[in-house]
Amino acid sequence: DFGERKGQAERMLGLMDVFLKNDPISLQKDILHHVEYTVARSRFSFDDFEAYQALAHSVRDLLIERWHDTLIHFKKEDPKRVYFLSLEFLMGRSLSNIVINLGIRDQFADALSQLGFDFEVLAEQEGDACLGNGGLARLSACQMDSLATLDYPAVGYGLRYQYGLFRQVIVDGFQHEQPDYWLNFGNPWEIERVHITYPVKFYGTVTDEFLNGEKCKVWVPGEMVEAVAYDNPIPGYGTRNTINLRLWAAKPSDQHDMESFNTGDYVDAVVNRQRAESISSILYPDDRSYQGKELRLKQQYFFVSASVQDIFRRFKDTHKKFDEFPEKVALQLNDTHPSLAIAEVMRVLLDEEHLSWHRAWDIICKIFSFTTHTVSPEGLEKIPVDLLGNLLPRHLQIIYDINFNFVEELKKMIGLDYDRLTRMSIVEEGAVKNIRMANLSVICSHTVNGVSRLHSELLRTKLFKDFYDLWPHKFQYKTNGVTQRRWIVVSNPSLCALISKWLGTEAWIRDIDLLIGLRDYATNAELHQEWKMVKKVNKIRLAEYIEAMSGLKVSLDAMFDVQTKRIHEYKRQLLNILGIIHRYDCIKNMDKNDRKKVVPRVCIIGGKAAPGYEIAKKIIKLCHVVAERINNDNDIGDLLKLVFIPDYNVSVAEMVIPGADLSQHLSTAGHEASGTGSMKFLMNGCLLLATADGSTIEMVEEIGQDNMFLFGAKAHEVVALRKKGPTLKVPLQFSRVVRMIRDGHFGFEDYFKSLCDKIEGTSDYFLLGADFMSYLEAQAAADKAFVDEERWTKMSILSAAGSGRFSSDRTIQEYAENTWDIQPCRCPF
Ligand code: CR6
Repeated sequence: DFGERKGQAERMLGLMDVFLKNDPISLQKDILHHVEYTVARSRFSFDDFEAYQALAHSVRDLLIERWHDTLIHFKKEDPKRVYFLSLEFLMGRSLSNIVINLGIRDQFADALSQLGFDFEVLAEQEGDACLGNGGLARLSACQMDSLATLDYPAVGYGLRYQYGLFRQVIVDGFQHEQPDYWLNFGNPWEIERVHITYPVKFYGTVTDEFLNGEKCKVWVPGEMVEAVAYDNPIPGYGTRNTINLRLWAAKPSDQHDMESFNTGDYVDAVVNRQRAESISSILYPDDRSYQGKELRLKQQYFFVSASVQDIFRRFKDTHKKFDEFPEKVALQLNDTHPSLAIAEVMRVLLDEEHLSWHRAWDIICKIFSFTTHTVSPEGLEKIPVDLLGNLLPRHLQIIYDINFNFVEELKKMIGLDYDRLTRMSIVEEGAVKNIRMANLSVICSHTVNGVSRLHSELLRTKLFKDFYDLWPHKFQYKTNGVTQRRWIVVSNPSLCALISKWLGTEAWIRDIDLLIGLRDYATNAELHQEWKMVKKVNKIRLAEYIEAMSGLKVSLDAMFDVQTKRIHEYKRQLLNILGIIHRYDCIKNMDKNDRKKVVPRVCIIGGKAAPGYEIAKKIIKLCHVVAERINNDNDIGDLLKLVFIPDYNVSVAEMVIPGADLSQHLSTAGHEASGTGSMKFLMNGCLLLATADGSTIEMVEEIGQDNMFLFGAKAHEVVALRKKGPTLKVPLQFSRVVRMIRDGHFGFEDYFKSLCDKIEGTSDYFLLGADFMSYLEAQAAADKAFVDEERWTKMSILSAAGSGRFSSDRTIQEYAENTWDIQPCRCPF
């Protein structure tokens, strides 16, 4: 029987894959082959970095096989696919993640050790791919891992920036930015596809022409560049499926600028062509504000246009009728950054495929879904009409037409309520006329997702209230998640082994719900012992890093208290620092006996400030001057230390998070759409000290209030507190620590004046004063719990056990089922 034979053949192939090709000798042959022929070093003499390169190429070969098989399988089955459009992917390092997902880490480690190399040492040679800013970008990376693991037919699209997020260097306590030219040493994880290119057009004019007696629009561009595909295979765990992340790079187009070549200005013409490459050269380093910059708009359209052409090409390979488009294509907009895709798909359907407006619009309404990651109206992206009209004249027309139809329909539904019509219009009138990308996205998408329950509530009642009232059915939410493959298996191997041992299975790596099984052992003394050992191992690793970086020796008995994330006023790193100053001040004023009761702490802060964000940069400097003072105060010793970890990125996070006892998430309630760092800490059994904001509210529900240190005003109270303004009383303790900064206790008092002004009196927008006492109480509760080792360990186990809901596997499954309507498509082994 054919089915049976086919099954056997597939099993044989699987066996060959796992055993016959992956024995140590074969792997060593592969590695040495790459040393000699890819890295071009003698196989008798190569260093760690060269060994890493050769290893990476051997792994890449295996990856490419699976990736081919998956792409062929998808092509054969032709399922509905989701196209995930995101301007940012924060992948970090790839090697360890890939070999773990392929299930061949141990084989490679063995093969290497016989060659005299250590896998972990080689893995450390890899640089981070930082093609993103923060949460949103790392979320995209986690979601790609889950899409592959859950066998969903997905393609990620983004930009291949030549310069990733800037490197943060600290000089005298000040942040300096340095370019991250991450491609300097080559990137073994990408495959350049020189034959997959598309022309992308800019500027020019639109004319009316007649085609077969019908009037149609023709866009005559003024500039053309070429988009070249770079494919990054993303392997799933426990499956052969390996999906594609396609990043576009800009190259000069052959058709570009023929005129200047003909006029003889050869050298200038060649130099001018190089400008095309600037489109994909640099990642914008701000994660919350947008300032209508032309280059940014060019980047957005560049990646959207290439991706849309690619999607149409794939569809047209096998389909003739566009009515089938929505059955095969789901387009996911990761925030508004890719929302020009709406106008672009509309343009292609109208002007190139010559569909009627009615048919084209019908397709648009069925294919787009939109996830917003923003909480405040100021965070929503707007594009000046002049800018858009100049760069993309045809798209502006289309957006105007969409808006005209929408407003006409709206009038029929709500009447002539001009205020509301003005608010909901895609076009914002005013001194500068703007296109509201969020309104465009909401109007044209079938589903609008928030990233946590609270966020979704805020969207429905505030940010998009007008739209929610009109189309309540469009609004959903998918609480963010992170992948346990990266955040436990790769970054915390000891915890991974421990969990598998106690659950008696590794199945939780694919099926995170099983983690809950740890609850059964929450008070088991033997588990407690092993759990503490794992934490100790990770604390040692972190302490060594701190010492290597700053020369500071920290005590392993101290509580490692961590706040690492982008620096923002709303995230309130300042509250943390004020708390530390308060603690320092208290210890200074204690007698010997009281000092014995102090719980020693190592406070760790890390994160980048956007280069133009002055206040955030001052917070970094403040952290350094306070650290300098405390760490050099012999009177304090190990009771308190403060460390700033520079250049926080994915690989630093992988080391910091497992080593944390406590982590802080201090955003003023109602300001953090979700927060995903907290999920990584939770999975690693780190206790949370947090406000009730974004996803932490849902964490309380999973692990219980007793297992977390919650504090601060709730989202609904924040509004009332702000109204109170000047009458709001702030505690003396708060005024005292701010005064210490103002009085120059830590130096630089002139420099910090504006920072202090921001948090005193009516200008304390993020309510540091109002939340201060409650913050100190939560800190005291954490101290108390820490001394009771048994209680702390139990809380830690229960944190990890209850973290299952925050896996991106759950998030992606919800998206697949409730938003994209796609099915798994598993590549046979
Ligand atoms: N800055 C949110 O602020 C959320 C991530 C991912 C953010 C954060 O709360 O967890 O997105 N928003 O959903 C944006 O990037 C606009 C972020 O990372």
